[in-house]
Amino acid sequence: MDHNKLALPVGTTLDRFIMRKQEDFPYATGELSQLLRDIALAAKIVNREINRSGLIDIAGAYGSQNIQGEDQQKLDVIANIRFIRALRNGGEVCTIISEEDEDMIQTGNNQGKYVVAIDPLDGSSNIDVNVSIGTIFSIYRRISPTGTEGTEQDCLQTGTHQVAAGYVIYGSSTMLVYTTGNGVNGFTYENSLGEFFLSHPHITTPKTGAIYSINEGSSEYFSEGTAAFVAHCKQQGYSARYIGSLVADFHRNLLKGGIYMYPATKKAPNGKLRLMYECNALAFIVEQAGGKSSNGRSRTLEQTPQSLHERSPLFIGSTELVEKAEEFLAAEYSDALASL
Ligand code: P6P
Repeated sequence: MDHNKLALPVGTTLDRFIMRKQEDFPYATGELSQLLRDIALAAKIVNREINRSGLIDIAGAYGSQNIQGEDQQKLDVIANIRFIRALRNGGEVCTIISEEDEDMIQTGNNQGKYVVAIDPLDGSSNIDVNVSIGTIFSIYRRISPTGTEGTEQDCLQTGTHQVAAGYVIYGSSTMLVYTTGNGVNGFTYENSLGEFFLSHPHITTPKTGAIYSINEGSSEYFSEGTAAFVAHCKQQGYSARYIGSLVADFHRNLLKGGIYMYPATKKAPNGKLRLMYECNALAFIVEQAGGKSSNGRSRTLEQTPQSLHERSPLFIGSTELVEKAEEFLAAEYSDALASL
């Protein structure tokens, strides 16, 4: 009997993976490693609270609205507190922008070299009906000198300046998926051990796919180009899959191939999703996995942010599908220009 088979290895923990990869980080002084650990700690705590939300009084609406004018769920507020507290206590982050706070959040860590943009709990309206939800984050190196508070300029950097980005999906299992610009890796949370283990090394997304994700309830507000591309997807026999939770829709399409779209519409001329803490993070990840992300006309990561909470249309997923969508939208723009 091979005794080694008696105790199969449990695999690589997130901590060990980060330490082994530290030489890949542009600034291998351990600070970014620590920052990623701080995020993972907050994710473990939020995961625990989500799992209990049906049992203790933390489900449902909080009774206030965030800057987006959206009703905050109790878990929105709790998750925001947990991530801000973890980043403040970790000491590596000087400033945070969060979907749940109108202004920049100064952590007091003025020596911190990093800025974090975060959607602490995206899709939270799905909590009460047990649909997967997620956390989305981007990490930037500050531009302003250390020793001072972070500035708006530190926060309004283009997506190409991200040093890391990731998401947590709280679903049938809880996963942390992130990149530091050297590929994408996924870690699955083992509740009984309280650890994330490497479960999806070197994630790459298929060059094409047969899934399209868009809210067709808004189709009367679609532009001609968007409507034409959706019709194309149907003609191709693609499957419509739309959970109404960005992280869940994105994660499925990342692994299986497909395209997620939240386009500019007559009702939402800049779409609904936020550039700084939703679009940019997922765009960094999808490009690192071999996919593409666009606002319909240009690369998401090259958009120059003008404000902390600005919205951007998003077409993201398999390269061939995003490029096909851009073709349909380009035809629309050329028709519009021709009609001027
Ligand atoms: P709609 C959730 O509020 C969210 O930000 C994303 O998670 C999701 O994909 C989208 O909005 C759903 O928006 O307008 O289709 O309900």
